[in-house]
Amino acid sequence: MGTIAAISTALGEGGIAIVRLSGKKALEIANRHFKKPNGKPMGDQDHRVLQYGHFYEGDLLLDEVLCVFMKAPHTYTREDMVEIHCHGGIKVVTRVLSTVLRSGARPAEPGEFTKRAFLNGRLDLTQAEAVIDVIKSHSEKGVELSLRQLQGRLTEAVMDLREKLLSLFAFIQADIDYPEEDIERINEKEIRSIAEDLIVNIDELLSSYDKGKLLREGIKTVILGKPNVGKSSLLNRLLREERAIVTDIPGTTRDTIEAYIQVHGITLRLLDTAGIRETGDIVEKIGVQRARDEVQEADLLLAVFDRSEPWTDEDESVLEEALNRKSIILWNKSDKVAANWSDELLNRMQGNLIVETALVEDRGVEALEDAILELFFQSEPVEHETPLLNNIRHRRLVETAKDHVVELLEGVNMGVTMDCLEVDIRGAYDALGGILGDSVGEDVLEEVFSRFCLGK
Ligand SMILES: Nc1nc2c(ncn2[C@@H]2O[C@H](COP(=O)(O)OP(=O)(O)OP(=O)(O)O)[C@@H](O)[C@H]2O)c(=O)[nH]1
Ligand SMILES: [Mg+2]
Repeated sequence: MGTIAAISTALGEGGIAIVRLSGKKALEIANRHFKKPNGKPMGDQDHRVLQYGHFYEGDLLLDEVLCVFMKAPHTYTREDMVEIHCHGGIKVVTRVLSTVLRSGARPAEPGEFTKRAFLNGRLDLTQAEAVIDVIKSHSEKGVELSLRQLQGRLTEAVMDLREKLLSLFAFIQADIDYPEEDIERINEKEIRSIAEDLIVNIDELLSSYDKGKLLREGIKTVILGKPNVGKSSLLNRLLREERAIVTDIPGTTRDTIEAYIQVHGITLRLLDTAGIRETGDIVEKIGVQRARDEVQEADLLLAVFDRSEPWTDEDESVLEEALNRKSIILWNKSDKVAANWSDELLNRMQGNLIVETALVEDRGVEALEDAILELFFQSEPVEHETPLLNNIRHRRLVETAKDHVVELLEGVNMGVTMDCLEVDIRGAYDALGGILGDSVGEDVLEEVFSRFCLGK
């Protein structure tokens, strides 16, 4: 593998920019252009120590820089690495880069530093992919998730599953090796129980994907209610900004208004909608239909009611939506005298989380935020959760593994021969191996690493 180089910081005007080199000749190439104040090049003794000096292109001084040499194998790529920290203008950095390229380094492909880390055994594939997710992640919790994966939580879980599959091999091997012995019945029982166990564990992993997806992409949250209950007020309060128009005229909001907010580090994609009612106004009608459509794809519904007004059919249709999905009920305008709602109605609401708010006074917003955290994460800090699957490629592989285990179980129940079972065990084992980067082809590696940006 040759020595590669790239600009590792975002291009643009900045305080500093970093050119990174990795490979056998990293130090040699850097030293051709870098001089410490005493005129000496960097050497082994400078390992991991930031060096002040000057960077030359031939005799021409390009920039005053800080340089660091990191000796293999204690580096990100496990190869010798050099980082040149220069001043942030685009011109300077690109000249520093082109200088090292002319001296024998080759431009790195996107993700190539991380690819080398993987190929040199520094990271497994889940960790390499987590690096991309950290770079691309939108929400704080999403970053936390990727960081945790970087620390190998998913790897651990997958290795655990693979170990169970290996133990199945042992049973089957025993059977194939000693076909005469009367151990078949015991083995069948064992195989069945291990397979069932595996399915439970795999399902846990799969369900964590959905949670992970929410963290990365944001929880799609639709605010629904009849006109004038305070939906737009709610959006504004959560945003802490007067984004949506609020008036006392029912039917103020006619189109959907969208905003991203952070609640306890979770991202919500928040949608304020037109108030639900029958209307002859064609524009409003479209808005109402849109509101109903959005609800169908919502991860969370915030159903808003005016607690000071008598219950209406429109409220009833909103409540029905709320009872059918993950939702929080808001009793707004609790600063006013409460209207008489029937016991039957109150009972029907009881199964749901209910938050009383007075949005004009900004009351109840924090309680609502807590309720959202509770609904999605049982108020637990995310550390205590099971390992999360958060990548579509991983999910596909886990699903494939599950299909094989299900087949296996069916095979056992139908009494097929042991060597037939082996095929599915191997299939499941290999699918899971694809997550760790065992037995993956060059095409998968290309796919994974091409998602990276340059210089990582
Ligand atoms: N007293 C009281 N008034 C409120 C409260 N929340 C909102 N309002 C008022 O209710 C009126 C309607 O508020 P909006 O937020 O526009 O209601 P909306 O649900 O978006 O209404 P549409 O867009 O017409 O569907 C405004 O005059 C608000 O100031 C509250 O908690 N108490
Ligand atoms: Mg509104």
